[in-house]
Amino acid sequence: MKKVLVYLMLFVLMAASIPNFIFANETTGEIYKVCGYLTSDVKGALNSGFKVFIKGTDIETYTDDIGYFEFNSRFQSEKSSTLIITKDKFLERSFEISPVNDMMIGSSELPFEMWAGDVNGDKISNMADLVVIANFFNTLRGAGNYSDKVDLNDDGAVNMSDVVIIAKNFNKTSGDYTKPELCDLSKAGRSVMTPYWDYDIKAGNNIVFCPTFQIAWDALKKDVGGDVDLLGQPQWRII
Ligand SMILES: [Ca+2]
Ligand SMILES: [Ca+2]
Repeated sequence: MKKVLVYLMLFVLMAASIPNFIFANETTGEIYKVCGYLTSDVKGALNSGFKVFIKGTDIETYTDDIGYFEFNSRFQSEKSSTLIITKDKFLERSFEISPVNDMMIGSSELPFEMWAGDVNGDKISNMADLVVIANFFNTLRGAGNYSDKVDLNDDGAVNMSDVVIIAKNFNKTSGDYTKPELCDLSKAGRSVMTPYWDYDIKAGNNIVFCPTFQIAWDALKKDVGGDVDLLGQPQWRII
């Protein structure tokens, strides 16, 4: 009887793992680029090293020094995928995406924020995190039992400035994040930047009015001594 129970448990475990296996090896759907910009909410903290991945798949990447990430993945239009962003010391962030074109999350001008303060990784910033920091309090990088994992502002010291960061985000949870701005890059490609108020808006296009743009553009042409050719396929058309 014992043996039968063991076999039954093994069967249940195998059955539970099958859905993940199928999803991770999806061969249907379209391949789209997903990229974006994020920033830490702590001044001085590194924007690099955030892991960005799609739940239930082996698709993952990491942010670079400016908080940029990019990957290509296969998506099916009829179902959404959970994008998860995580890094030691930060509250994990996740939201659903359903790309039907290449997409960008946040932007270089308006990156979405990641909140520091969850040093024990339980998706809430609270007293338990302060208790962890207390064990490393007043330590310096390269000495004692200093740990990068509790140095919230990455300044090489675990001290009151790190406690203040937890206080700022006290009792925040991963569920408190709102969904960041998602941009369909195929639509961004139809955006037009103009220095004029009276530019004629056409259906299906976006207009970005920038009064100082013409001044900067003229200065650039003067510097290079002629017209400026943009290489590749820029997302913006310039009037
Ligand atoms: Ca925590
Ligand atoms: Ca610190």
